[in-house]
Parts: sequence; structure tokens; C-alpha cells
Amino acid sequence: MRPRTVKVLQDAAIKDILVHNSTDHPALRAEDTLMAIALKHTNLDAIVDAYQRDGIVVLSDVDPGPLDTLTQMLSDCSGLTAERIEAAGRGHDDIEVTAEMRQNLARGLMTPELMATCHEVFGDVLVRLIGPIVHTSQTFHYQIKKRSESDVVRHGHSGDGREVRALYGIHNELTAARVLTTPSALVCWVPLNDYEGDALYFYPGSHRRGLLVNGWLPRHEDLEGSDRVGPVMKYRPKRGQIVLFHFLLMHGSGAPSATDRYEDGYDPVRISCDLRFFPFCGVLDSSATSLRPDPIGWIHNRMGELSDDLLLAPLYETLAYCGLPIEWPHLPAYSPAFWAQFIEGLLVHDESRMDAAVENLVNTEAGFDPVTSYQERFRAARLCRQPYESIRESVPEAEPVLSSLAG
Ligand SMILES: O=C(O)CCC(=O)C(=O)O
Ligand SMILES: [Fe+2]
Repeated sequence: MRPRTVKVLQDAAIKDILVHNSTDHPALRAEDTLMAIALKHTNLDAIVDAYQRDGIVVLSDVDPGPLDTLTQMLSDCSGLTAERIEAAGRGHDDIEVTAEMRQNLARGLMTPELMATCHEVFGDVLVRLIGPIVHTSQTFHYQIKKRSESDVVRHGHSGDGREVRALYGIHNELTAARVLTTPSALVCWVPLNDYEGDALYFYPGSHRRGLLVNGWLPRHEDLEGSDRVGPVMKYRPKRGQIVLFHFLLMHGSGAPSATDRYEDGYDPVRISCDLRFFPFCGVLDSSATSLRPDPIGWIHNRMGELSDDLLLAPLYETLAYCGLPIEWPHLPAYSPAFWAQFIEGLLVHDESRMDAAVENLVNTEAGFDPVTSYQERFRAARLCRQPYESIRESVPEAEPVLSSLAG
């Protein structure tokens, strides 16, 4: 392929500079562009602060273990070499995403090696953000998106693999997914190449505004009244960075900026993968891992140090799933911690408590769907044995709940 020159206007060049790694001012955020924080022990507080404030944090200087494994797995299932993956982001290689490739890429399968390297590299951040017991998604999704792409989907995995290359409308992870999980999980979005374009749009702070949509909205530029979702920030992927974001954070695929001009045919391709991490989740039919000994003791200690309901939410959920009592403080409107009250209701089959919790989570002022649509959907939640079986040894406190579930 012939290398192509890129002509960008001044504003795009400025953005490039702004996305450099800022270790001196780790929690900085400039205008509408997200800054990166180096993933190291001394920055853990700054990482947690940024996540609390924005609902999203970009990490740099990350150990390459998970990235290398994900790149190798992509090469194995698609035939794309590491060189081609890299060149595609600069528009130096067209990547034909065939129907067969899409089928393979729509569902990557988690392996024990990938899970181990993720826990090693992200474990300390994960326990701070979602607590000491973690489910790691069994499947993940590769995305291969051309800058010129115009197809927009308003659904996730659908079987035809269209979502591998199409742009996503605005959504949050909880209600966009078919399977019900928890608002307090997080996405770990992994760019596999540097990409000359705004890959993702995020709405920082929307993670504290409750449920705004029960499904999917159009893309930012196609949505009249996108200011209801909030101010938008753009992310330009850099290989080696990792983007962590909250399950309630509104986001969607970006598109070429109207001010970027390119020579004919210049069409970089971004390649990425997204993993998901959940706090202990009794409705998720998978095994959880305890990343700390005596997780319930750990949770009680940590709760004494925390005041933010956003970080307390996943800890309350774990206690609620284990049938343990919670001393409820007053919760702010739309707090994700209301989900733990939903779980308390679920455990004792109290639909009115479940419905009340959901009502507190739904933002009817700015949102797009009525409370009843969420309540009807979430009432179908059922506890599974598998997560409880998997923590049997580390959390003996949950034994009564496990025994109450049919074998
Ligand atoms: O890569 C994209 O365009 C969208 C990704 C996304 O929505 C996600 O990873 O949750
Ligand atoms: Fe998403």
C-alpha cells in the first residue's frame, strides 16, 4: 500500500499534543480531550479520583502483558500480523473485514492466561474501583473500524458480526447489554493500534446521572438534544494505553471531525478490544475470583475509609448478594448504590423493593425512557449458583444463600 500523507487542520494537531502522557499532572483534563495517567502505584489515588469524577480514566505506561496477549490472539484468529495492525491505524494498510473474520472477532474467548495477566496488571486498580471479588468477562469483542465507516448499529452482539466494524450509537454498558449484570462494573477498552481519529466519544460525569436510556441512542451527531446526555469528550487511541470506564458512563463511537481534511483514499482503521470486569455478581452465571484474602473483612475495612457512594456501591452489592446486613446512609439521587437495594429485594423476592430501587436509579428528567420499562426488564433477574460456588472457600459468609439456591 502507498503511504498517504495526512492534512489536518490546526485543532486536530493541538489535540494530538494534548493526549500526550501527563505524569506530572496525573489527573489533568484539558478542554475536550482526555489526558492519560501512568499506571503505577504512586498514581493509584489519582486514578481513582479521575474515575470518581469523570467515570473514565485513560491509563498509560501499562505493563504490556494483556496487550501482547490480545494482539497475539487477534493475529491467531484473523491472520492479521502485528505489523499490519499497526500500519492500519496510520492508514497504511486497508483491512478487509470479511464475514468470516467478523464471526471470529465478534466473540473472543477469555483464556486462563489472559485472565491471569489482567489480574496481575489491573488487580490493584480493580479492587479499588469494584472491590476484592471480581468476575472477568468470559467473552470479549474485537473492533476493526474504518474512519470512513458510516454504518451505525444500535445493538451489541447480534450474531451477524456487523458490530465489529459498524459505529455504535450512544449507550451505557448496563442497559445496552442483553444480559443483566450491574451498574458498578467497568469496561477496559484496549487500543491495539495508534489511530489518527476520534475513536470514541465519552460523556464524563454521566456515570452519576443515573439511567438515561434503556438501550441505545443514535450517534452524537445524529441525536437531537445530545446536550441532555452531557458535554462530550473525544478519545484518540494510542497503543499501550488502556481506557477504564464505568458501566453507567454514556459513550459511543466517534466519527471524522468536520474540520479534518484528508487526501483521497486516506482511511485509517482502528483496532481495539474491550474486556469487562464486574464486582461479585450473583446474577452472572460465571465464576468470580477473590483478589484479596478474607474479602468480606476487606470490604468492611474499606467501607470505613470511603465516603463516596460510587465506590461504596460495588461493596454494598457484594454484601447484599451474600445476604449480609448493610447500614444504609442517605444516597444521592441516581446513585449506583441503589442497585444493592435492588439485590436486597431480589434475595427475598420483594418486587416492590426491587422496583423502588430501580425508580431511584432512573433519571426521568434528562432520560429517554420511562421507569416502568426498566422495572419490567429487571424483574426477570435470577440468582445463579455458579458465582456462589466459586467463592465458597473465600466467602463462607455466603453459604446460607448458596444452600437456598436449588442445585
Ligand atoms: O469501539 C467502539 O466503537 C465502541 C466500544 C464500546 O462501546 C465499548 O467497548 O463499550
Ligand atoms: Fe460500550
